[in-house]
Amino acid sequence: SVVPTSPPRSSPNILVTGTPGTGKTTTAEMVALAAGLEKVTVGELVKERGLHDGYNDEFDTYWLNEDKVVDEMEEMMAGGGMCVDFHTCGFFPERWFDLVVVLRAETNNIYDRLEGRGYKQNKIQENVECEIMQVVLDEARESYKADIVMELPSNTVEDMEANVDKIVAFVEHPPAEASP
Ligand code: DAT
Repeated sequence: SVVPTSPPRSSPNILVTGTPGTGKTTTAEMVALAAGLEKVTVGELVKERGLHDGYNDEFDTYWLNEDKVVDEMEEMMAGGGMCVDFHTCGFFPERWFDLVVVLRAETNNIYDRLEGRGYKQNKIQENVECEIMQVVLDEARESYKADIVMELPSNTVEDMEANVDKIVAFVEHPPAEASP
């Protein structure tokens, strides 16, 4: 029997993920502009729409309420054309995304970028370790098909420009749907 599927999206949904400081927000913004996608910064949604269970003082962040985030985003994702930026990726429905970009950076870059943002030492350390342990990449590989996960280095401005070009190329010429 044939499993019914939703109609294909007119435009792909892209997820840009990675440890804080890898360049997600900057990259997602450039991709959204260049490819005509709408940018969804999940961290801002969480804050603005209260999709959390209070504040975590130790790490200066909100306790994410994953169910609330998914409910809030479901409708906007359905139409396609979204460029989503978040530092964790395993709780989103797999069907939402056509491409999952995992940005990677050397730990000294993560350190400098997060220190520049005024993060506390324990939060910087936690994120540096997260990058060393490739937590987000493993999560992406466990949660999405291997052929839609794209790991990209984000150490230099040249890296960033090349990454934006690659992602925009995907949006403009998505690979043909694999036959069943
Ligand atoms: P994220 O959203 O992953 O936390 P960001 O886009 O806010 O990261 O970037 C953090 C800072 O680092 C910001 O000042 C821009 C800079 N940056 C990010 N990626 C970079 C890159 N590939 N080359 C140079 N600077 C970069």
